[in-house]
Amino acid sequence: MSKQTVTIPDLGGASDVEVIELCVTNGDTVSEGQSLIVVESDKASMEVPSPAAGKIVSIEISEGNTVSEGDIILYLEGNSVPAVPDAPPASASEEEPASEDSSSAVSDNSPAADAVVVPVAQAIEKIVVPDLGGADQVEVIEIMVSPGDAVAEGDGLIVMESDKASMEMPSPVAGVIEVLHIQSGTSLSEGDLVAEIQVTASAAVPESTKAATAPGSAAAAVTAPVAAPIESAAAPADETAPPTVSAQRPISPSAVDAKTVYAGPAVRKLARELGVDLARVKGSGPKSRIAKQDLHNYLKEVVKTSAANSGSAGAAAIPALPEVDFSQFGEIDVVPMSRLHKLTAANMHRSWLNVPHVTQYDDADITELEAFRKSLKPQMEKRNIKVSPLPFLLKAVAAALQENPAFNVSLSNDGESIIQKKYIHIGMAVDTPAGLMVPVIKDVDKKGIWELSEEIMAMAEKARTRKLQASDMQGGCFTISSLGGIGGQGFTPIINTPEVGILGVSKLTTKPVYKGDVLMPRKMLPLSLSYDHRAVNGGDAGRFLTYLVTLLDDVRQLVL
Ligand code: CAO
Repeated sequence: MSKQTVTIPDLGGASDVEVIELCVTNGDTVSEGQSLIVVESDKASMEVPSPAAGKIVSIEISEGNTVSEGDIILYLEGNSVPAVPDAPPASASEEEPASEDSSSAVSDNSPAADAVVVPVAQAIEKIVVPDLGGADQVEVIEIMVSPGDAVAEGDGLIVMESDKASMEMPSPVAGVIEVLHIQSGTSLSEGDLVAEIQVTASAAVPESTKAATAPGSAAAAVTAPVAAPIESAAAPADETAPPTVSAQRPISPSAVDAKTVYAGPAVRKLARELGVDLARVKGSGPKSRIAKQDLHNYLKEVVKTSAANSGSAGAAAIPALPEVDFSQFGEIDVVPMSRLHKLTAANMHRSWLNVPHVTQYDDADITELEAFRKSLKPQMEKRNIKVSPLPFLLKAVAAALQENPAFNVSLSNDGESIIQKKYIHIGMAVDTPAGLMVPVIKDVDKKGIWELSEEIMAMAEKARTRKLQASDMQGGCFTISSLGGIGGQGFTPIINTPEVGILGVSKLTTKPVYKGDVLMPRKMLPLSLSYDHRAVNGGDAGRFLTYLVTLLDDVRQLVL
């Protein structure tokens, strides 16, 4: 078991960068390559991965600290210290003659280091991917230029992203983009051709980052100064001191555009995987930097909002209504809604949002029906049964359902089938002090006017005294909502799903109507038929309502 010191690796020339996130805590067991901290300069966010697997013994830095290469990050207790390879040569340097000054080996890799001015005026430069510090097949996530664009030396050309780093690849020369050889989504490795730039002036190209020009090629190939070198382990000055290793994963000096959102590569990758637009996420870190926790919080909020919407609004995601403080306008009382009221509200909302409603209107001439009904008055008194227009409506609707079976259906939830009902149970909306209730009168087609009238009275009474059983309110095929006793000339009833039709009945009025050539006063009953246009088409609805009106015009037909 050895104790290792993990230090800040070469930051590609950057120093005094801020630690903006500690990804681990004391006692954590980490694997090789796992992110330890995130540092950020004014140009880049960089994750520093662990150079070895082990247990974190002590973290020596805090968020907000400023660090440079060689600073101690933490002590790690592991089974073995991995062998640290020598820094691989930069892409270009393999082809270059050995430097006379061996001490320049490290500094050569620094973007700005040892730049030499090379005469490249009016030449076409082939810009290739530089050493990515060992990373391979890194995805291009953003192309920042187009052919014809003028770029200055150092201007960003593309942004690449591995699972550990977002890297902006700057142009090594000033000039005009002639050709772009890549597309968003292309995977690039060191040496891949990115663009051809017509250089308009002398460009300072770091000697060590120049790529070899293919023999016979007129164009020079240059690597953009982007990837940081891999730093060798520093030999411990004191043999008794724990060995010091630097992070061996390359980190890139230039990351995401500072003008866009602040987020580390891991967060960006996670956001891409989850399909989250980071611009919508509120960062809690310095400079509003987005941490993984911010992403999780954002997703929690999205899930909560959509669950709230689906609870009250079916599957549709509709914008929430703004909260209004009504007390600012005058005195108010806040009265809790009854359970029944809330249930009704949810059912209405669900139906309105899920079902494409169409409402069709007509007036039935019930002059004869009313005359007949009034003629029943002595019997009503004798039987102690009140007969309103409603039982006739129930009978007429039952007959219309039989005649137009398209209305006596429900749709299967998967939208694949229609359930055709062979029974006729009709719901009746009842206005009660506690709220709206819809008891169901079963087998309406098999019952007479007296029986139906008795049942209407009994059900209405049960509803108003809260004595309805669940079974009294189940199994409806269609609903009648009669507001005739209350008033109004017409309304749009909301379908009582999973039924597909509802009849609204408004207040009977005496109107002048032509019967043939003769104008006469008639008792006209306004009817409004709402139907689910997924199940019923306009033709069916027209036939249904016309048939209903015909039956009510002459109730003798009901007994045929
Ligand atoms: N036009 C004119 N008068 C009508 C009428 C109409 N369309 N329908 C009924 N009436 C008359 C009745 O004949 C009765 O008159 P009398 O007292 O002179 O006999 C009076 O209005 C009251 O009738 P009612 O309401 O007691 O009886 P009903 O059979 O017509 O209705 C019931 C029963 C339970 C459906 C009804 O009381 C009720 O609650 N209706 C409200 C339904 C409702 O709220 N719908 C809206 C749902 S969406 O929010």
